[in-house]
Amino acid sequence: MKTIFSGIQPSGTLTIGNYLGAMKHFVDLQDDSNCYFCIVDEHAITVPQDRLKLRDNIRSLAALYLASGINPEKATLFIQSEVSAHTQLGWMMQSISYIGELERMTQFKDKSSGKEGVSSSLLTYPPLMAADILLYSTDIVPVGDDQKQHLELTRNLAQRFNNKYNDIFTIPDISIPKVGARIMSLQEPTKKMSKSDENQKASIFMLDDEKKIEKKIKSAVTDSEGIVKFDKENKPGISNLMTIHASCSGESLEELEARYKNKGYGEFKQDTANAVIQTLKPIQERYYELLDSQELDEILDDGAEKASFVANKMLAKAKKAMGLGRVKKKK
Ligand code: ATP
Ligand code: LTN
Repeated sequence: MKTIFSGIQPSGTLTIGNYLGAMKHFVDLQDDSNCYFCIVDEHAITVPQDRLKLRDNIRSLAALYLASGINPEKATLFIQSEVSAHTQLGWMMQSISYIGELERMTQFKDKSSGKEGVSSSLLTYPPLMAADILLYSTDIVPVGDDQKQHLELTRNLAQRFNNKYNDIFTIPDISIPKVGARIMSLQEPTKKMSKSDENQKASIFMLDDEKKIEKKIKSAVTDSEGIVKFDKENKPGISNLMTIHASCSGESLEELEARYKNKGYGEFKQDTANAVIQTLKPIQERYYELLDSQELDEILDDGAEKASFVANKMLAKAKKAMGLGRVKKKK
């Protein structure tokens, strides 16, 4: 059985991009793989966070994972900071990373450019991500395509470690969904939809109510051609709505093109909104049941315990390989 690991940052309410690009696929994977899903709170603090909001976001993300269909009987769901092996191996992975390769990461460049007081952990974020993945002998990492570069670095670091010290890490493969890998902003469809976008109209959040969803989709930027056709280059807005529609309803892009031939954007947008609402409604209902429940705490306690057991074993191997700590003298 393959081992799968993925993480989402508790840096705000999840968007439909996070759902269609990541979470929805996690749910499909848990039946026939050994899955670990992590709330990566230590990644979230690489940019400033309000402590109370961060706490709320962590719990909210845990409830959303479960409400979306992650089954704790099949998958291990846990909070990164509750398994201390992550930062410990993260430090060791930093020690084999080069500053130059970290500075070349697009996410670092995007998040640091023009900013003052950029934290050093924003630069050393990828070695921590590598540690997350390598602790569990992960075979496959399902993520949206924005994480490709970080995954390539993880593979390089694992190989470097294996060559230099001891062959202990599994080299992970990336898995990117065919449809929904990159949901774009509704207001600037050439930019990815992001939970930390300042423009609220740019993103559909998983907890948005029906009215908001309708309003945001109706005011989504499109073009003046009036033809529902998938053409990312020339019609990024319509193509993005088509991807959202197709991912939510399960229809193909061709089916949508055929159905809306000779129909305007109005009807297409209304149906897209309905498809999104139908997808999110049951998730939202389950979310509100779970949020303040003890059940949620029990699942997370159990997850942290299971994850720690596996992670600590790999951490011990990595420490031994690098020569950290000591060997006790026999009496
Ligand atoms: P932030 O905006 O705070 O940097 P984010 O919205 O990009 O965060 P992450 O927590 O970094 O979200 O990502 C969680 C998962 O969702 C990752 O697998 C990522 O690839 C995926 N993802 C994020 N945004 C999108 C998107 N617009 N389309 C498809 N997948 C996405
Ligand atoms: N960097 C990722 C979140 C993340 C992750 C991971 C994803 C942290 N650790 C391990 C997959 C595997 C992001 O920003 N989306």
